[in-house]
Amino acid sequence: MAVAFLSIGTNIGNKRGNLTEATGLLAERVGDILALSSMYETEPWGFQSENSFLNAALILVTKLTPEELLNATRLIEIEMGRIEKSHGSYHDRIIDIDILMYGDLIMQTDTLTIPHPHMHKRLFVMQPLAEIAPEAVHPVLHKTMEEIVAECSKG
Ligand code: PH2
Ligand code: MG
Ligand code: MG
Repeated sequence: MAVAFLSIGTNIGNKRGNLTEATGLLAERVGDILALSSMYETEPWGFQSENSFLNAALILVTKLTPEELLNATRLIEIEMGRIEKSHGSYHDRIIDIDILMYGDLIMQTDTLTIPHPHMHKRLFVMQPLAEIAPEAVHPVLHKTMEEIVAECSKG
């Protein structure tokens, strides 16, 4: 069993409904949810869009390996109607589920980098995560989520 930290986000359709649906499917297929953050309305980061995001973070216990977890999250994205994965530039999306950390595992393959390589720079990821896991330590940066969110809030 491992503890997985995930980020979820949406900026089209019924956003609150999309996050709730994704959370329900993750609980069914991935494992028990230990914590779920509030939903945060955030401005699109890294691309232009009129549609603001709703972002949240969650912690689950799972029997799935990182690759199995990635496949499960991809399938949920597709089933919920996500059309294309971001390649190069970002797009509006019904749902995006990103693996942030998997226990204190550090890994890099062609398909998966854990911890998520950009998580510490993004307030829309760190704010919900720090709400539910302030004391969790980033295995590469050796800083707590609370420390990281304070740094990315500064700019
Ligand atoms: N996801 C992105 C790119 N930009 N901006 C916000 N506010 N929230 C997101 O979830 C988000 C983003 C790529 O996955
Ligand atoms: Mg993402
Ligand atoms: Mg993604």
